[in-house]
Amino acid sequence: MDYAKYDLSDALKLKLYVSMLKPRIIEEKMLILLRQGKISKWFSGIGQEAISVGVTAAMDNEEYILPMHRNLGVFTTRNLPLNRLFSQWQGKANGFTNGRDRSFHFGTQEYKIVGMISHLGPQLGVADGIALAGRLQDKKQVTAVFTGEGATSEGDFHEALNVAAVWGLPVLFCIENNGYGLSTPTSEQFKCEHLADKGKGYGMESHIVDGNNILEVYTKIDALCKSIREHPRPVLVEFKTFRMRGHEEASGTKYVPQELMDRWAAKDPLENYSEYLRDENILSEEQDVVYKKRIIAEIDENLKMAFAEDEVVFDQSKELNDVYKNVDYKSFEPSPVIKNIRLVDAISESLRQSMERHDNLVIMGQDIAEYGGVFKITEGFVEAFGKERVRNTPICESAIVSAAMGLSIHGMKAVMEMQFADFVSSGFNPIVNYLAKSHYRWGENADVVIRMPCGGGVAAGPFHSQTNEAWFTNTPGLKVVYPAFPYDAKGLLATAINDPNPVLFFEHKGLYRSIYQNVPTDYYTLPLGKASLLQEGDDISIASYGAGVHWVLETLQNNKDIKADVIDLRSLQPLDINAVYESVKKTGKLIILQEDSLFGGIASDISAMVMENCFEHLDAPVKRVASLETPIPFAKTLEDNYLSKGRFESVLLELLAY
Ligand SMILES: Cc1ncc(C[n+]2csc(CCOP(=O)(O)OP(=O)(O)O)c2C)c(N)n1
Repeated sequence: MDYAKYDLSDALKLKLYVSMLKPRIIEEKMLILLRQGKISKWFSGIGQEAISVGVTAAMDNEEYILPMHRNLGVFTTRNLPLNRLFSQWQGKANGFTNGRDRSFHFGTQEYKIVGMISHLGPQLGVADGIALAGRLQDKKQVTAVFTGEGATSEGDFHEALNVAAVWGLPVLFCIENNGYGLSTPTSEQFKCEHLADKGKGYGMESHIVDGNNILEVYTKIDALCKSIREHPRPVLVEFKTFRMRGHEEASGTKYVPQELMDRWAAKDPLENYSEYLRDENILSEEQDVVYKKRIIAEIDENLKMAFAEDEVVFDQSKELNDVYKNVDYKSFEPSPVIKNIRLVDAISESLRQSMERHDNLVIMGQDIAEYGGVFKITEGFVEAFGKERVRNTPICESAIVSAAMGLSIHGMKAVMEMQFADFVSSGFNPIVNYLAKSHYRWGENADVVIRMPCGGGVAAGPFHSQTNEAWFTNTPGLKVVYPAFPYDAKGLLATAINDPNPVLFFEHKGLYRSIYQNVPTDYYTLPLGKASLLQEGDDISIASYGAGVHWVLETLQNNKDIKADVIDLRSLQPLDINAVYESVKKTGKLIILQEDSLFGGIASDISAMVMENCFEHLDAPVKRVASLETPIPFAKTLEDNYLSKGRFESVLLELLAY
């Protein structure tokens, strides 16, 4: 291996050596503990240490790094206390996740490390968001993110690189090409010769680096970081290396030809480097022994601390409380000055006033800048707030959701407009796995609102009409808001933006331009999780949300003799179930109308909760009215018959007559 051409001081060369030695010795110890059954799983990075160590050493401690499962060297080079790392791997409270997540699935703001989620790809987009935040804050910083060559096949890789390129973000994309993704060789993973070649396709500079040569890694990355700080841009680096052990220890390496193993064993980054240092008289035998002894002593001492720590204790209220970041709700009272506006205007006004109030708020979405969004909600925003804060995005929902998370990690607030709620499926993974779980896992909130123009009755067919709130109410960690009126929409959106947790904000397209209301012109907030009682009556309780509320009111207009409590839920998570209980205790009958198909929807859960908690107050079975169990169709007659609206009245009358 060619070390001689790199002109670094002896002190730095030794520092890099010790930095590689540490993860190697820790791993060797972990492999023993694994065999003894003292830790549960191990993903080995043996043979790849030069990459983690070289990249981390070239970066400033204030710059974010997003490592993967083979990057122990990132954590050790950033000097995380070993006892906490060991506690993390043993699922103990002194780790970084309170025992809630395993291995390297954690982050720490203190060390500017943002760990992976198992799905691999999403963190590439998170790096985009972190880098964007840094640029908006005028920080001359690089964000480095790691991926294996296998994960480059994920759409997230393409999306994240594309966004970084289009937006000129200072991200260092580090691919560790180690030959195999689990058992799949590179020949079955991608067709190009080098992954670095892909840089060209994104209009991005790229480099190939010998990932087993610490001096090459450090020197190249150091130069790149310095250059990126001055001239912000994304750079793709492919590190050629090899995975010397199984994907994880239990899976072995039988499928790897011995010849390949031998060839790469001869290129071991640590052994070759120590030989070079000794040949050059930079490292003596005695000094090497001292280094090793010191590291072993540190490991032993810290392991003792981790083993001495008690197992994590289950405390139900703590578990539940940590799903969301605590919210300090601030009430802003509405002013008396009002204007009669549509739902669409109320949302636009709320968004605009939030942009004025929070100068760290960024809005992202397809066609939202000069064009004003397909529903014109952000019309005029570019003129008011500039293109940096009102960002057109490429068509890549997953990377943008992930970037929103990255913005939040780096101190910003983000609102993302899904062009249509239907398309959220393309950004589903980061929403339910990254944003939703982050606070529970490692205490990092996602200060993100995702606006969801949704709903049927607009003859738009199966892909532009869905109301998919139940995809999200089933996922702990998300908040779901679904207003039916302009007044509520304005105040609730302001609160959703103030809330540090991820909120899905549903906006029914059919209501956008059909529902008017007198709305205060100034900024105000309304609390989440409070239903509104629109009408009072003793005959029956009716609960609904979104367009369903208007269908209920229409039906009651045509049946003036019915005296009903009409409950507009307004937010589904948190859900004001007590408002429903109170009403049911008075009326003894409950009907729930939802626009979505029946099975697994909000109505089912409310029904179950009322059965469980108000059974003795009920005079009749709870009724759910929902749309057909089919996709939502296009043609008007089909759609009219699909939607629950047409069936509501008959079920209501039936229940009243029970
Ligand atoms: C979305 C997703 N699909 C599959 C997996 C299972 N899985 C975990 S790691 C891995 C291989 C990853 O290979 P690569 O990206 O090359 O990284 P390496 O493990 O080689 O470092 C696979 C298939 C996963 N975690 N997430």
